[in-house]
Amino acid sequence: MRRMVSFVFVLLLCPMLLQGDLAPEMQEEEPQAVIITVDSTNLRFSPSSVTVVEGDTVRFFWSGQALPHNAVESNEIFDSGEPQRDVDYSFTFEIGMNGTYDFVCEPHAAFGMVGQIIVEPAPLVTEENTTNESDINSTMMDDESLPFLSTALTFTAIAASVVAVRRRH
Ligand SMILES: [Cu+2]
Repeated sequence: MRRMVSFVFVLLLCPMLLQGDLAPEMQEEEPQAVIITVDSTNLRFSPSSVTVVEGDTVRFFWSGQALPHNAVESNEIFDSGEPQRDVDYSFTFEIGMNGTYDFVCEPHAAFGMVGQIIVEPAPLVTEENTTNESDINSTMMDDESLPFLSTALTFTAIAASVVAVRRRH
């Protein structure tokens, strides 16, 4: 009888675990690095317009250009410095910096070498939630063991129900 009880327990537990396994993982958006370079016309940023999220980094990167370029924001929020043929300049939009940022390549602004970065607010995630989520993930079971555990439990459950049915007869 005690066996039966444990079989039932496994049967009840199994779908719960499977469900947890199948549920889409609520993953936080990782900070992204978006690269803006110079296109083959030598007078355009590529892409010239990007949308990022607070916390993301925009990297102005070009090398071996025919002309020297820079990227300067209208309100001096960021500035890659003197125009250069080789530039590798990164700027991170911190939390609270959502908004629209227009920038130009100073020597070629008149030729239309301008760009725009739209920074969207970061999704609302409190520090507490983040900590709790990672704590649960690390203490409960790691992602690799979960599929195996579910499979093992499924087989156990099937075996258990077969035995249970046989016993009843
Ligand atoms: Cu330029």
